[in-house]
This record gives sequence, structure tokens and C-alpha cells, in this order.
Amino acid sequence: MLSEQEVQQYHESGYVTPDFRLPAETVDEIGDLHARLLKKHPRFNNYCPSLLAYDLGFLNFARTPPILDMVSQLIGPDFALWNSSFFAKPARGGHETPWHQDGEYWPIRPLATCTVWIAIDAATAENGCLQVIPGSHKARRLRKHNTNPSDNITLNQELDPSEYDRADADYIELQPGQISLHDVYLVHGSEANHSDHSRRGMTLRFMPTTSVYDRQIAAEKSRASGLVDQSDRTLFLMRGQDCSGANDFVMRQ
Ligand SMILES: O=C(O)CCC(=O)C(=O)O
Repeated sequence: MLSEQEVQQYHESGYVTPDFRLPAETVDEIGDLHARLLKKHPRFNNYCPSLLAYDLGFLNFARTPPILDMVSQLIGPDFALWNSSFFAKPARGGHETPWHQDGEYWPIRPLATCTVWIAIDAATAENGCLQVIPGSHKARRLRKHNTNPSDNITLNQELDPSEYDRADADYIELQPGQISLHDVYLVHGSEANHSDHSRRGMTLRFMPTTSVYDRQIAAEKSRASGLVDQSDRTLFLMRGQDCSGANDFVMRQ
């Protein structure tokens, strides 16, 4: 569980790195599953937008009880996993993730999600760990983003440079098995990996079920901005019930 101070830090700063670590065997299992995924789908070498669409084995890790307990402390007792992705960032050339707010991409209304970012390798300033602007989530508004068409980045919506100052960033350095949790409005990004060490990270996206995953908005966003089409995500109820009564939990291929 998170301490009171850690919960407070999440609300104040928009992120927290708790005093928690997954066992080394679990980290190895995730790494092996990812290697299996890449064997079948080498195009996900840098970034896989939706692990569960390709291998439901990743769901086992999303069900880790201490992780669900921590998420519950932050977003309440009723929540669903709506996505899990993998930012693999290989050594010597792993792609940058442009500065952004997650909410710019996501069809969830009201906008809400807590991301759990799990380090599979050590994530350091040198190999492109996550960088965040503490407190940038507080206004609860989406800032101006532009489409970046580069092939050498993981995501294509990038914050306008007028919207943030990277000098304010905190580097989230983690050991394998450590996690960070961040808010949907937090400004963050990560640099390309020019080091000799890979920087694999897996994300779990949990939304409170007081919000609705709106498939129509997902399809519209994909058409308008060339985003990955997220209209077909399967939602997995992880704790409690669907408070909105409007979420669709139908299993999809
Ligand atoms: O791992 C990265 O480099 C980026 C991750 C990210 O943007 C996210 O988890 O929302």
C-alpha cells in the first residue's frame, strides 16, 4: 500500500514512485513475454500500443494485488484496466517519446486514468527514463498539442513548446521491478536512448468506472489525428463495479 505521504505526493505532483518492487522473477517473466511478442511482431520493436490485443498473458501482471491496492488508493475502489502498452526503447537508437499529456490521446469522459509504469530494465537519465513536470496536472486542462509526423518517435501528438519548460522536469529513475504512477493530465516525455543499455517499460492504464470509455470518440480521434485506433480496446473490470453503467466490457479480438 502507499503511505499517506505517497498518496499526497501523487495528488500534489501528479506522480509518485512508491517504495515497492516486483520480484525479479516477475520482471523476467514480463521480459520473456515481451520477447515472444517481438518474435511474432517485430514491428513493435520500440513501442507496442496495445499488449492485450496480442497476448492476454500480460493481463496476469495487471492483476498483481499490491498494484491494484495502490491504484485503488489513488482513483477509488471501482476501476477498469483499459489498456497496457510497452515502451521498449532498445539500446543505441530507441525512440523518443515527445512531451505530451496522456489525456490528449484518450477517449475517456470525464477524462481520468492512473498509469502504472513498470521498469523491466533500469531506467536512467542516460537511457531515456521518463521525465515529468511536477504539478503540471493540477489545472485539469489539456494544453495545446501539435501532430509530429516523424517516424522516430513513439507517439505523434507533441505539446507545443510554449506549454512547458523542460528545465522544470524531474527524471524518474527506477531499478528493474520498481514502478511509478502518474495522472492523466501530467506533462511528461522521454528522450531517445543513445546508451548501450535497453530501457524497457510496461504501462498499465486504469480508469475509474465513474468515467466512460467512449468508442465513438476513439474512432473520431483516430480519423482526425492519425492516432492508433483505440475504439476496439477490451475493458477489464479489475475492482468493484461499473459505476457509470455505460461501459462496454465485451471481449474483442
Ligand atoms: O516510457 C516512455 O518513454 C513514455 C511513457 C509514456 O508516455 C506514458 O506512460 O504515458
